[in-house]
Amino acid sequence: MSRARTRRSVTVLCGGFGAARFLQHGPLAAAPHSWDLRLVVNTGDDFAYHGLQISPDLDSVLYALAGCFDEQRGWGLVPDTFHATTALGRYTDAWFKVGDRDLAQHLRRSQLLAQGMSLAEATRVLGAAWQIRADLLPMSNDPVRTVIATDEGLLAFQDYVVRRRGEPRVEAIAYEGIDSACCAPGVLTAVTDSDLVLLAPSNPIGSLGPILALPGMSAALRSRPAPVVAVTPVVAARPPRTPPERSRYAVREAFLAACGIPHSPAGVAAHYRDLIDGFVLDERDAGARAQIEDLGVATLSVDTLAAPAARGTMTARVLDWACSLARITR
Ligand code: FO1
Repeated sequence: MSRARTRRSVTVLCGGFGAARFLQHGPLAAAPHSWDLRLVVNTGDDFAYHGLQISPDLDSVLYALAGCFDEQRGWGLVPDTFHATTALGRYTDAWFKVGDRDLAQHLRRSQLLAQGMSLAEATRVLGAAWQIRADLLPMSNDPVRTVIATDEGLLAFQDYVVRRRGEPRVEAIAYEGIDSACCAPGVLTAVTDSDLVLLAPSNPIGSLGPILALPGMSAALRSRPAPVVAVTPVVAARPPRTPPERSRYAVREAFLAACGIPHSPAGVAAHYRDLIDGFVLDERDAGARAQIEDLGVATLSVDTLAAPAARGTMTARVLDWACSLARITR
């Protein structure tokens, strides 16, 4: 029996931190679940670490929906400790700091995959264990790996971002396996059939890039009758303050530069312009509004960095405005 369509449906294309912070404490995560929520999450950052299959963006989004994503650290869940990582450091280079409670998630996912489950099936099992009501979908069950061509050679995503702290000079970014990857079951339907598609405020190249590069994805976005709206990942008027913010900023700057995209809200809007009908600006960058509307894209200015207490109001405003947009005929 299909659910009465009293609720509007929204599909959010997600990376890690930006998507998790946008979702957490908002009307999409918390009850009373006034939206049918589908999340299509980047898996290009996934990697094997000391025998564990790690899916960082899937975990960040899942923890955000469960209301326990660690926004300060930028990954994992709160509260957590790091005794296992410290103990691992006795034997080997434990460069990827996995929290003890977070470790349970990686152990269980690795076990389910070893039993032959697809990543989508394993994600469903993990989501059920957290009572997640949304459809949490990896972008693909096939291995896609974001690799970074640097002046020191090719680096896997986590090697570049975490182990090497983003120091090597980025020359290009590629998504290994993308041409033969298929969208995971339900992904294309979630994109074509929902009342709204949102591009989360994630790294346009490192996080949403793999999703948008999937065979069939951009055609599905272009062909849908209802709006597509991007939320700016760049707040030009608010420089990064904390070490995690500086790290994310530097990686985004390096990736955009390698692709010839200005590190600005207008630069990102222009990058998405063939896919989107609207662009959510941060109110601190309202000066970029005219430049973006000259692209033919509608804009809304809100406090995209709203603290948790104000995030629900901000997100509700974005969702209502986005649903009100007409599709740009192309
Ligand atoms: N990022 C870091 O900068 N340092 C870490 O030690 C680290 C550990 C980590 C463990 C689990 C996890 O899910 C994510 C982790 N991250 C860490 C963040 C990760 O690199 C990013 O979440 C994404 O891959 C980029 O969006």
